[in-house]
Amino acid sequence: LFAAVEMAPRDPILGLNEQFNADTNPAKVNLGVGVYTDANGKLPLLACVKAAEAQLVEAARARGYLPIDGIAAYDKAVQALVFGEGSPLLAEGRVATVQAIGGTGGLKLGADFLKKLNPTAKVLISDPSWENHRALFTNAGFTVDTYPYYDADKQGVNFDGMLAALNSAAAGTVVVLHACCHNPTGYDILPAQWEQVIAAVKARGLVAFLDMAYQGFGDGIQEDGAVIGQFVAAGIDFFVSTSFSKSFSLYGERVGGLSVVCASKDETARVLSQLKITIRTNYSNPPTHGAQIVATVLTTPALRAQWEEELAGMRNRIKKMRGAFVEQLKAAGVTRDFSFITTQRGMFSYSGLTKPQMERLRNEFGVYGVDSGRICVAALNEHNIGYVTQSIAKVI
Ligand code: PLP
Ligand code: TYF
Repeated sequence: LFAAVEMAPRDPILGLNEQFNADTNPAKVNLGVGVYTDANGKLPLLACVKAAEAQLVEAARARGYLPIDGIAAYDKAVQALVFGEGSPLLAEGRVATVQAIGGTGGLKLGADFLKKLNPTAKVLISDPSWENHRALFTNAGFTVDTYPYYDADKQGVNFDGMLAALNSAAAGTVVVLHACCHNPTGYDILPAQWEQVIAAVKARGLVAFLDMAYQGFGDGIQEDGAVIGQFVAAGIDFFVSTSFSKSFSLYGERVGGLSVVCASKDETARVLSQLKITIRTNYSNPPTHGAQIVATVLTTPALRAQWEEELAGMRNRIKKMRGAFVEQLKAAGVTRDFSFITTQRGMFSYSGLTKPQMERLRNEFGVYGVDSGRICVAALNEHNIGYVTQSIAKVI
């Protein structure tokens, strides 16, 4: 039966993790996978999460099936976070939100629904993008192409190229956009540039799919979510996937969501009914634990305040590491200007290091990043940053 089955390639990033775990170098540092670790290099368990979990254990409840679209209070909290508490859109009942298995699950639900809606549409992702975007939309049956994004010479975004690609895309094309903290480059576009993207989406009749996996990791919860308000103000229908993997440090609980902005309450009800079919025919209904934690934190004022503080702590620590990284590279004798690293946002930096340099870092120094030159700055700390910058100095 399986004689002709070919070996599938490993996920380039998760595969690095396996290699890192097998490495016996005591000085090894993992800057590969996008996971935030604290000042001591540990994956944090947020205090707000611990407190919410204690509450949930205290009031231990039986585990019935959840509704197909998830915990109602959770979906509502996701909407308030993404669209803003007082958004008229919510009052008008124009957003269909479902609980999803992580941000990935939100993307996949949206992809499956879009495939039914418009089977011949093409999908455009940024060049480069999170590798799973291509795989996920391809697997959902779409032809996936790219729009220009990273400009290596400029150390920034090739915005003219991006806009030109959108302005020549066929009507109905699905455009996957990173709402903030672009993975892998760390370069985001500015609000005025978003306006131009929105104008192109509107003029060409494109379908915007915003992937928001890092809300709160860039400049703040509101600041990072502002782009959503820009899309809403433009009066277009669009998709947003949400992930709480990073912002709650709940990677393994798989907590996310999908929100679809519709033109009317009636449309929303019909869209929701279709999303529910997609869920039902894939995994029936979502799991309880992670979403219960997130809903509890988001809707309990004291826990909410604690979360915002802890999230700010993660965000500010990353920013501090970006600054320290630039300084320590200089101190290690690197003359190339790395100050662009402080203009990048979120967990990642496209460092500009080449594949051979990344390989040397890995093989000679046990410093693991992605071959593209992407490093996870959220895994730098005061204990490993000296070693990392000195190693980089040696391979440059
Ligand atoms: N989208 C982007 C851009 C990501 O970087 C990630 C990272 O994990 C995801 C989606 C997936 O998030 P999750 O782990 O919640 O599925
Ligand atoms: O880009 C990253 O490192 C994170 C984690 O298939 C990740 O988004 C990487 C690969 C993958 C799933 C998650």
